[in-house]
Amino acid sequence: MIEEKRKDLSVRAERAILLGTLPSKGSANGDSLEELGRLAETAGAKVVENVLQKRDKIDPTYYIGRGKAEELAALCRDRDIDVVICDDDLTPAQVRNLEHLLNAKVVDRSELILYIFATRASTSQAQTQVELAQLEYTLPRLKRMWVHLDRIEGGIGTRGPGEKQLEVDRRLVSKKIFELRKRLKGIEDRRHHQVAARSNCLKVSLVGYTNAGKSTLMNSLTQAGVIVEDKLFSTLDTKTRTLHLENARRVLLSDTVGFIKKLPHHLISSFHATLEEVKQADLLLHVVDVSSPAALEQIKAVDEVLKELHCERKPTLLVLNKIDALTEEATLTLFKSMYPEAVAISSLTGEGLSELKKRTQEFFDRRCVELRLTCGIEDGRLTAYLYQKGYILSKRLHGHKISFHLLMEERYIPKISQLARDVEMSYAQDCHSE
Ligand SMILES: Nc1nc2c(ncn2[C@@H]2O[C@H](COP(=O)(O)OP(=O)(O)OP(=O)(O)O)[C@@H](O)[C@H]2O)c(=O)[nH]1
Ligand SMILES: [Mg+2]
Repeated sequence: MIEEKRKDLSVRAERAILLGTLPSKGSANGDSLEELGRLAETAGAKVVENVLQKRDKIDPTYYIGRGKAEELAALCRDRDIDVVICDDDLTPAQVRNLEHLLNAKVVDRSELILYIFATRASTSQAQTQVELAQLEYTLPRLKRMWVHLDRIEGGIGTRGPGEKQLEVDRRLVSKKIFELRKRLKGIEDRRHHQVAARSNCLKVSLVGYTNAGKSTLMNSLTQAGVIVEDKLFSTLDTKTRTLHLENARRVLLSDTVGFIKKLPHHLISSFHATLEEVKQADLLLHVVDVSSPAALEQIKAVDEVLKELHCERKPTLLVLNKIDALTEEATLTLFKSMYPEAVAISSLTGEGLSELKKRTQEFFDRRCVELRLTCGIEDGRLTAYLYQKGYILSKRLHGHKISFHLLMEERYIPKISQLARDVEMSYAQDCHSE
């Protein structure tokens, strides 16, 4: 029954009007609904018109002013509109009032993003995550969905379902949410341990706005064969591949779901399992599409999501992607002056990729010391510590001894001698000069 109602939120093949507001002061930005348009098209809707109203305060009843809402109602009638898609999130009351006035379905930004995620989720983990986010979003809006059902059954004006039915339905949804949360907790715990178990490798995660070119970069660096599309949210799960650097160094590179401004909070909290690689990464590569006019705004949006994931303090290297698509050289100069540490690349042509690898390697070389260490095979506590805190490049057994070649942050080194008595240790540089 729940599934049946949720289908009603589909916007596939429907004629849509995009609706948004602008601050009354400041220049009118013709592009302000462009992203919403791309989202709507990704979801399969056919955008017929954009409607923008200048106002500083959102109207609590209709989101836009009453007069404008009435104009919009006439437009919906004239242009045979099925759905009005709003660039901001709406309260359940605003949706109800607008739908009543417009006689068209009203979908807000979060709902649209959730719908896209739901249609694109292919792994069972992603499906569970999206289903949970959708139900959490839906629960306070259940009453409204009954109105939808009424309409489908030709029921406008007929008596709506009783409060009792609504109560039953709420209980069903709450129960389902509880079950999904439990299932997801299990998935999250497993993911956490799986990722943590890979601690003998340095972990690098690609993050960035959707469509910034993360998957293209992943493919160029590792031949991973990740799907690349000029669509929003092409990637919804996480792929990890080994990236080989110089001197036997290798890192695990992960590509994951893209971010977007005003990403629904329920989605972020549901996607913790998918974002586990980001949370446990040693280094983040923040990929930006510098050819987009909204690049600066997108950097800010990504930083916001990273904050929500408690990753804002992670070492991050900004990667200025798509430099081949820049029409003006001044844009790159501006970005370089704003972010002097950033690396400029084109994932498509390969320009700048060797510099990016070099900078990644330098990051680890700065942070870690290269060690050679030999201990007894019975020194379990020390071996466990090396795996936990270090990055093992190679190991060799000889008799009752075990030798490691590893990288380790300097701060973890003093404890080594406390964990085992008979340890031989030297810095790798010393070994080379032997
Ligand atoms: N011109 C140009 N296009 C690029 C470059 N890198 C990626 N693209 C294009 O940008 C679009 C999006 O690329 P993806 O790699 O799928 O982007 P993504 O960041 O993984 O996107 P999501 O998975 O949706 O978050 C595709 O059409 C790519 O061909 C680049 O360096 N230059
Ligand atoms: Mg991708």
